[in-house]
Amino acid sequence: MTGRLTAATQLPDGVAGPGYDPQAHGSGIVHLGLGAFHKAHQAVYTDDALAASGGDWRITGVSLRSATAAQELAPQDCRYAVLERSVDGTRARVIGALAAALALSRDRAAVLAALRAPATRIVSLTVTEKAYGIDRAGGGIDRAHPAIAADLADPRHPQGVAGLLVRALADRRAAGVPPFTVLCCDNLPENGRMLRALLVDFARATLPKLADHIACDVAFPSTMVDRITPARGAGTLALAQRMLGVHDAAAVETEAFRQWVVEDRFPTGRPAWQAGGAIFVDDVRPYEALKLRMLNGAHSLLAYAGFLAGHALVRDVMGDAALAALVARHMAAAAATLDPVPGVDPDTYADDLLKRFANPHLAHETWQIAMDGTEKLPQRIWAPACDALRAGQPLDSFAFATAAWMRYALGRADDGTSYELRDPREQALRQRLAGAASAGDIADRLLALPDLIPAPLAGDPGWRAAVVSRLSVMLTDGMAAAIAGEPR
Ligand code: CS2
Repeated sequence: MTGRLTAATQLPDGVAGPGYDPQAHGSGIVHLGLGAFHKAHQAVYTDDALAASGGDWRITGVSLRSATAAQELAPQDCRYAVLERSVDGTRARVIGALAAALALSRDRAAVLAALRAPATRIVSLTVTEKAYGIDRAGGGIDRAHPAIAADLADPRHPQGVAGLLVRALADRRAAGVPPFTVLCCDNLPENGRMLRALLVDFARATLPKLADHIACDVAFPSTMVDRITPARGAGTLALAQRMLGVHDAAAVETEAFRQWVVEDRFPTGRPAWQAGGAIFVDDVRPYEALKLRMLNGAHSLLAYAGFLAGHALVRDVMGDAALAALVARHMAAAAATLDPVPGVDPDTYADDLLKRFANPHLAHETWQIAMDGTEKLPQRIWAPACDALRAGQPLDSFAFATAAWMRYALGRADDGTSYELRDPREQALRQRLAGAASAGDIADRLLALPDLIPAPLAGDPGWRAAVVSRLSVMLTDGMAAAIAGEPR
């Protein structure tokens, strides 16, 4: 057994370490959601920014639920490898941007202290769509969401995003410390505006005097984030060991590509993320719609159809010519719903996405992407479908993706094997579907789920027919037959 990766490890030739002295830089960011995506994305940009321009911008990473990430990172001085995998090979680099790794369940006082610290000028988040507790219809808090309900009941001991941030902003205000900038990095439309509405509404319900302060004085830039980062697989740590010569319990595997488009509103400053290639714009919406509809929408379609057609990995889906053609068709349908995006040719963007999805070195599970469909499909599938309906454009691909999700929601594959849905509305889905047998019945029950599929779409007879006809083939002849039967 060799040693463990730490700040003192002599990295082998070809493995880049931090291009700066991490100890010489203080922490200026608290990041909530210390998962693989953050470690492969914002932390890498911050590493590049520190190397290029310095500053006290290291990151205090916080896991809101499990303590695993903190346990993996602590014995390694928070160093870890990012393994960038492409057809050209694998590149390893060790990141020094993380200054501390905390778990809310274990380090509550330290987390609150970091959020209150005047040195903390940005709080960024990758907690997944379902963790916020947003009422998508009304735009404020969803009082039935477990973390929102818990924090409303006991705002002094917050567990969730809204409770923690509002409490921290209140403490800072009381101490005369300027508010931090809140930077949502989850795949949600207008993610900054959405998080602002969430915090303002939570403050109204708990600390009404703070609501105006949050609305007027706190910046919530929106961002589009992109880097395909599968959950760590069986081979990740072995690959890291081979490349580093030491054990790294916190390594992440990702693709070589990365993109970050950010609205440049940081009243208390920000790292020079442009050093890592981040693009700063006034309005992120066109980029965000492009990515959510073309990349994430196609991802969701291929996850449900691919999983049910027997493909465990995205790269296997892309090796199935009939399904790959539907993925390309979906990108074209999604692109037709978009306003022009400065500097982006949608055809080239789609070609690049198809190549990224086909990356033979990334083991990205369809089952991972299929998770949390009720949180993902509104912005990925149903918002563009609504636009297509309004514009008189074809609905085929959106209807196919919706039928595939409905088929998936039944929780059993064509051969009868059952699987976990992993969706926050899993119980509601199961209850609704109990006893439903025909495609029409299943579709009607799911189209009528409250606050999910927008009314103009759910109530459109043409849309319903397009969904039901596909679901019917999926149920009677199986997913492969449904894929084969789609018009190209
Ligand atoms: C994926 C995303 O799991 C999913 O839902 O669609 O995580 C996707 O890989 C990233 O957004 C790529 O940037």
